[in-house]
Amino acid sequence: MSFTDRAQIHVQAGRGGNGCLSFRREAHSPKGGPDGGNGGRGGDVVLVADEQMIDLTQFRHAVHHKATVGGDGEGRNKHGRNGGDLEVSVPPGTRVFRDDEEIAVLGAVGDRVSVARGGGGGVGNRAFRSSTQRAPRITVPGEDGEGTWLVLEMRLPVDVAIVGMPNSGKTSLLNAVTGASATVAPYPHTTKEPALGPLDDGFGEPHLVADLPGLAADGSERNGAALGQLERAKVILHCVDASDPWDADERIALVRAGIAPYAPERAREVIVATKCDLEDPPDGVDFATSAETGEGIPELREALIEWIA
Ligand SMILES: Nc1nc2c(ncn2[C@@H]2O[C@H](COP(=O)(O)OP(=O)(O)OP(=O)(O)O)[C@@H](O)[C@H]2O)c(=O)[nH]1
Ligand SMILES: [Mg+2]
Repeated sequence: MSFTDRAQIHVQAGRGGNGCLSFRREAHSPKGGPDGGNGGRGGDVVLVADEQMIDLTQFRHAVHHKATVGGDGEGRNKHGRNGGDLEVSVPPGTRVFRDDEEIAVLGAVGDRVSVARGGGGGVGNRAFRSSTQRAPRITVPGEDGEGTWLVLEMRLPVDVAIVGMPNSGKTSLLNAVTGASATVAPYPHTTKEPALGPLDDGFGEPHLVADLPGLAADGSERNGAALGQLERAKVILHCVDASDPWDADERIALVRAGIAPYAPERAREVIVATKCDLEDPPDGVDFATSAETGEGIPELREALIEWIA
């Protein structure tokens, strides 16, 4: 399973229609009064949380989103049509940022937020008629619609998050626990974006397990968006490579510090030694596992299902 949890889009609301300059021209009244109608309002761009949307993948290609312009006013005092609002479906859990500032969260199915306002309609010359101005030649053009770049970010309903140093066996553990087939390789930073697998408890919907490759080898952050997916985690699986000669307590402390800004306080942290077929696990770990031999995996799965049920 792969997914896109971040996208940049441009939204453009519709321009308002122009006001019309027109005078009545009829056979029996050659000098008729002003009858230019007003322009219609431009359409807004509205984001709507839609349960059919799983992630933000479709915005890789659909970058520009434009609402309809308002119709121009016409003679005989006809007003222009209002432009239709453009509804853009986003997955529930989408956050919306403009200039790095969060402007909206669409948490639940059906939530809607207008992100670009359509321009007001212009004014036709009929509106300027008065006792002193019998034949006004004044009109007001429609206003521009708002246009802006937005960043969308999505928080997945991740129940179990796997963290740890680069190359510590996170993806192998994800694959072993969930049967996913994410890429594993013998060097750091193989996984650039979160990888997902389902954990099926035998009842209802499977729970999501995510491998969150967010840290550099010194424990500093290298992918904040990936670590952001920790937000909804109930359990954090903290991988410690048993075959790594570097002191395990030091590595654990670095990873903890690296994820601290993102890890929810209520989440349960579980220390999982990986690669235990190569070396004995460090002291004090909660689980000793090997993705190679399957050691410790059934026990870990069972415990996970119990914790997140
Ligand atoms: N012997 C043995 N090797 C393992 C085990 N788990 C992972 N490895 C190896 O360790 C290397 C790294 O494993 P990954 O699962 O890619 O580790 P990762 O933490 O996802 O790595 P990055 O995504 O690059 O940060 C690979 O060569 C794996 O084959 C294990 O249980 N036993
Ligand atoms: Mg990986």
